[in-house]
Amino acid sequence: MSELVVYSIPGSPFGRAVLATLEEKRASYRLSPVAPGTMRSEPHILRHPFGRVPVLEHNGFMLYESQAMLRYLDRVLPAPPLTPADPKAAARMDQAMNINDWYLFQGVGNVIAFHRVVGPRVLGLTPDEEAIAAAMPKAHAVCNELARLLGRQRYFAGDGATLADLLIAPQLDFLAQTPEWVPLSAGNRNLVDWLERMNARPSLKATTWERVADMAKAA
Ligand SMILES: N[C@@H](CCC(=O)N[C@@H](CS)C(=O)NCC(=O)O)C(=O)O
Repeated sequence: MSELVVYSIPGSPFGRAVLATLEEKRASYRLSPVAPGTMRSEPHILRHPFGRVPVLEHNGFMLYESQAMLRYLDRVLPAPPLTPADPKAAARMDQAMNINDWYLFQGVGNVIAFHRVVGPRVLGLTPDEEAIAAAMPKAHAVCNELARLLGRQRYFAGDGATLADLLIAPQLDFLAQTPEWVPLSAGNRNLVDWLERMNARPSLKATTWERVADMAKAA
């Protein structure tokens, strides 16, 4: 029997993307919570040599890096497909996924969402206002570019949700919980509507921070 295990922590946007992909596929899976403070020690460091989450295990096959996991899941669980067949649409999906990793998370999500949401909630930290302010020019550039690429489409690569939408939604959902989202979303109504559309999907509803925390408690 096929066993899919996701090693993650509640509140991880990358972890949520993997869980939401499994939900879209209606796959049966198990969350194995990684205790905070143990990511850089054994056994987790053996699963992920860079000490991060998520990690996917499929019948003993271990995989880290969310893009690799999302593409793997789309190949081993082909229905419903989450990669467009059209090469140009697939290229847009890939492009948006790389924007997520290189520009949206690095320097935007891992600063603004960290200081406003994760740090205070998990570590009891006070937001670093200087760091947040310094991240805003990049945050504006990324949100404006995502809105430009989205244009009038329903999803980043056309009419149907793809891996790109599932990777980006958890990151933007975090940003949308911060006061910075007001200026970042101003003039980007299509991005706000897209986020509402994504948050209404059962896969995103099933993988909120609270729902993943419940899964972790039950594990
Ligand atoms: N490139 C990795 C990024 C994973 C990542 O940064 N995960 C965050 C949580 S969302 C993490 O583990 N942070 C812990 C740390 O940096 O110590 C991926 O795509 O999976």
